[in-house]
Amino acid sequence: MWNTWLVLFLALSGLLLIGGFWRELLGEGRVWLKWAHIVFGLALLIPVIYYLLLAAKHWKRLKGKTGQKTNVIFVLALLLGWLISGIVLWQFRLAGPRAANAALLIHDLLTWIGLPVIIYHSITRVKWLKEPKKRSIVAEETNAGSTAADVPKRPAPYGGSQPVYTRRGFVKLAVGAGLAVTLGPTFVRWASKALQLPGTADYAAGNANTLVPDPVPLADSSPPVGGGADGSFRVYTVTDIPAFDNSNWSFTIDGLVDKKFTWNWKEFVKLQREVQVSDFHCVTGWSVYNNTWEGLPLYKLLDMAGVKNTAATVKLYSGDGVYTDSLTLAQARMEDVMVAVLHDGKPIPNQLGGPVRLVTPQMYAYKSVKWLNRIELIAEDHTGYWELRGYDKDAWLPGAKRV
Ligand SMILES: Nc1nc2c(c(=O)[nH]1)N[C@H]1C(S)=C(S)[C@@H](COP(=O)(O)O)O[C@H]1N2
Ligand SMILES: [Mo]
Repeated sequence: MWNTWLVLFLALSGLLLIGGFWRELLGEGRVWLKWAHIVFGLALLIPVIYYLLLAAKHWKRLKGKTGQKTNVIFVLALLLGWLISGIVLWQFRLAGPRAANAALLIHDLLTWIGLPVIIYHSITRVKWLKEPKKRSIVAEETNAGSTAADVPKRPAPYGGSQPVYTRRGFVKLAVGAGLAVTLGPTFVRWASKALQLPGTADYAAGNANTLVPDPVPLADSSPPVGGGADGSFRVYTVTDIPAFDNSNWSFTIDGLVDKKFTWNWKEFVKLQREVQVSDFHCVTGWSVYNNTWEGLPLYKLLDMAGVKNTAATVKLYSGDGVYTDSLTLAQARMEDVMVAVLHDGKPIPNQLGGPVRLVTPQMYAYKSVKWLNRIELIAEDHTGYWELRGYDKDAWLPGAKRV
């Protein structure tokens, strides 16, 4: 019973966590939900050990019953797989991006395979319990010495002349419908994403930004010196995905600077850009390697504007009107921090934060503000969107040279 509730909770919370759809709605709740998912996920260890002992004890009795044997192995592999990959994802900093990537793949894959199986089992199980022959190992054990006559005969719950709408049947139907309605959108989105794994090219095709002219890529960008990005981005946003055109887009650097600037798109694309190749890592476990980004090194923008010595923090604003983050001046001056305009030689599509996003190769990607349109130099500290909701202010990747 507990086992079922545990797996049910993990499945539901996991689906809510994975669905980009719920990011805006959940907000801070998302971080709490993640913690609950981790704690209850670790609690899986108890049923896993229990089930392992039970299976070991009764293994001999399963001789010849290949079906039941594979069942036991399947359930154990599933639970252990979830548990181990979950621990790696939880300890993503310790594990590093490569291990986290593998763990996320396994965690998702097991969910994709395991969840339908578990749902199927929990639906059919109720029937099984009423049919003594199909009872699980434990039930069969206790019945081993009994004769068929000991087993009370009951009418099939939904069969024969029984009314279709028994109370239990109705409750089950209602719960099922409720789940379908609440989880449906997340599940469909997630499933379709998991199946097609869209590449950057797909996003480029659906780019809703209409800014003209397109920036002309430098030689290093076309073809991209990095050889093209390896991996796919998951589109994350806490608002509706905005789209921009020449009339509603501008880029500002202001605050504690000697000279504040506001560029429109035509002016902005004339600024001298550079090219870098770098990896991109999200704390949830996915990475995109070898991105060729072209854009303006942030330190050059800071130098253009002239930072006043009262400034300590670079506050970054998104054109979505909600998301912000910040870097200390020293971090902002690292030479690979880039206000990026092109990815692999093409305009960054609006789903992925275009026309302009920040790139911070030494830090986790929640620093990589999408739809970046304002940089403000401030004297005090600033706590960003996810940091306000529980993310670590320390976003450094393992092994980064901290400044
Ligand atoms: N404006 C905005 N920027 C954002 C986010 C967001 O939700 N809104 N999510 C951050 C996080 S947590 C990650 S991992 C990356 C994801 O970038 P992508 O959606 O292009 O894959 O964007 C970062 N920048
Ligand atoms: Mo992220």
